[in-house]
Amino acid sequence: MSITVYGYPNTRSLRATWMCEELALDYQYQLVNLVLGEAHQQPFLKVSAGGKVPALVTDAGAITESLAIVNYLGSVTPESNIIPTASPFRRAIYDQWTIFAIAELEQPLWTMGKHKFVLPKEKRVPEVVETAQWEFQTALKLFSEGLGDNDFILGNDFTAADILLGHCLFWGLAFKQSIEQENLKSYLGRVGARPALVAARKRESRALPSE
Ligand SMILES: N[C@@H](CCC(=O)N[C@@H](CS)C(=O)NCC(=O)O)C(=O)O
Repeated sequence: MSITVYGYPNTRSLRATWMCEELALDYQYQLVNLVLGEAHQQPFLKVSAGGKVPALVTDAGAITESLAIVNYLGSVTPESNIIPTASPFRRAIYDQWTIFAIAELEQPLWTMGKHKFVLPKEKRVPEVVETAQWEFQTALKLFSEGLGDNDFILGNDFTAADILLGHCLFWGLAFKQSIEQENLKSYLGRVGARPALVAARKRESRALPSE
């Protein structure tokens, strides 16, 4: 199967490249230069109508939305067990945490980003930033309770839910949000040391044009 990930460093495309690296897939990486506005130009708009990365193109067609991409890659490699398939209950708990990552952890971070620098100035409401910071801390508490003493969110084994959750924690740190829970700190160390994550970051940054 031919696989191309469209992305840009330090964005949600890391979720897609990280997943490819965890699965040791042979994939192409196509930089969409967000700084040069390529996301909102052809030919990329044919792949991602909303002009957003990541996008994935395989022989089956194009997919957008990072969670859909991660889940698709896990579904076509069932032997990897990176997404639970055998037990419907375990799969539901996997879905619970990936949806939590997007709806509860990412949402306040995205709100902070939008109202600090993403939205046009006249659309920004600076007052919501503090509420979003509080929401992020509330979500961290729930995440910490859910993780408990486990190495990873579903137990001893790393799953794609850790890609989504880990990515949100790195994003939180990049936005200078404090993460005080000891178990989340050690989780960050464990997830951050994954060779697949290191390789994915390298793959994305290598694609940047040299100055
Ligand atoms: N919900 C989407 C969000 C994708 C998204 O907003 N990507 C940003 C980068 S993290 C983007 O491409 N922004 C470019 C733009 O909107 O111009 C996902 O998870 O894939």
